[in-house]
Amino acid sequence: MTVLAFDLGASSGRAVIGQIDNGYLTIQEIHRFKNKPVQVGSHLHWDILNLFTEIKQGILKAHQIGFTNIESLAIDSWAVDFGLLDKNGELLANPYHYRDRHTRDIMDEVLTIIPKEELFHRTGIQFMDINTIYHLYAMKTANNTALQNADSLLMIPDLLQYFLTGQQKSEFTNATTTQLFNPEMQNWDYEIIEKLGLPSKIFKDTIQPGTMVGEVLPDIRDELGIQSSLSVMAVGEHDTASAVAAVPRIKDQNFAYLSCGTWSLLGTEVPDPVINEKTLKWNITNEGGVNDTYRLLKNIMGLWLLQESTRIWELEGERLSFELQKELIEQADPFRAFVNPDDSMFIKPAHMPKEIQRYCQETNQYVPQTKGEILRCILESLVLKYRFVLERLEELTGVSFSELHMVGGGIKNSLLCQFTANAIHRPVYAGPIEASSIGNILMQYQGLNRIENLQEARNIVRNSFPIKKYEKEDSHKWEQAYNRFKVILDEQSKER
Ligand code: LFR
Repeated sequence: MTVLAFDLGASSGRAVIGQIDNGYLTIQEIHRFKNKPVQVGSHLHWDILNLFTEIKQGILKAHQIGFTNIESLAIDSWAVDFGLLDKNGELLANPYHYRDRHTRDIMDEVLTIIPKEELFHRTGIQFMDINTIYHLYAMKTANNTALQNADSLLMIPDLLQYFLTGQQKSEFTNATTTQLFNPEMQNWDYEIIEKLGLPSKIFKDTIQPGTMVGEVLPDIRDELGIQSSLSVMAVGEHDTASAVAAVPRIKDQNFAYLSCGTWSLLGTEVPDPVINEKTLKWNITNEGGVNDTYRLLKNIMGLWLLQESTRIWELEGERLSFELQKELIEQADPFRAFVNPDDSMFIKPAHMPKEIQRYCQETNQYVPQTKGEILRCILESLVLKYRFVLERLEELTGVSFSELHMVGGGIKNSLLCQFTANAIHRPVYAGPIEASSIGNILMQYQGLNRIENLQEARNIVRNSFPIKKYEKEDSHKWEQAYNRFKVILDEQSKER
């Protein structure tokens, strides 16, 4: 049996064929395409129609290669972004990208209408100004005509799915990331929606991962010259939900994971949201997971800081290969300066390397000068932040995690994995890389009743993909570094 997964990531999207045979999953990437946001005037947009073209292209390629018997396809992507449709089902505008800065200062306004505690207790979601709620409120404040004319709101994978099938559905894992969904009521929180003066009619019924959404429309099949029917399924459409579903459980116990890409999502799986004073204080979130789970996790700004720095250097004329970056980091002296990777100044600065230098200057630290020093500062700060968050998760859950499972594209960076093991003082198990696509595929198999549950899915991952173990090194030095890092975080929270 064959299924097709589309995973739209921060710089590229991919179409991946998945086949399970005798408890062993093989994946094959058949199409890869750019996913580049487009700045128009003061706004940053999704290039949504181009992505839809690429999705059709992926379906076509699958057939051309000979996969003519695909049982289903599904799409996942990052959270919080959405498109708005009018009452005739037409897309009203190109969706905004979550790094669009129109939400700057909007959270404070929203919190004057709904107190922070109340919003957290109703949704369980961390406060980040990228959340859908702040985008919608910013649009309302700006008298955005798309919002004024909207009849429905669909998260990006739901939107692309609608283009394919004509069916408008809201998938649960992604819906929870809006900060407008109430996990206790298992529905959109219409009280919040109404208090903010947002149109309640735009929110569609939610469906669970593993639910069949519809068939690819005959017009699209004609366009592609495809005879056989093709079903579209909802999976964990939030890419992180899919990635967490693909964490191979090595031991049957509570586990901690780090989904590692542009963002670093560090968390653990829980049966119910953990909504209390500590989660609120530490800004830890409860996002919906697959199979009735919740993802108790924290967003850490992740490899974005590194990707943006290398992008800037490339614009300035120097392209650093992956190997060269590694060499430069290894040559730079360790532990010279740290940043809090989650400072809002790093969300979308014009020039990331200068922003990192500015942070170090403002916190009276050594200011990294060379590219190697800047990269080393980023990596060390990231992994020290991992430790900081992991300790809080342990305090919250009362569980002591003996290891950390890292999944996602970020684990190709072996220094990141090794530094993580060093910083957290425990072994890291890294793999698989293509976790989101794999989670997407495995959920389709569950929806098609070929896999029974998440446990079986995770056993398949463990059997099918190499997992690399990193042992901790240099414990003493990292311990000292961590103590210094905590002082910087402390001082910074007083100043900013
Ligand atoms: C990772 C991710 C995170 C989400 C961020 C923005 O790709 O989906 O989970 O917080 O992107 O949507």
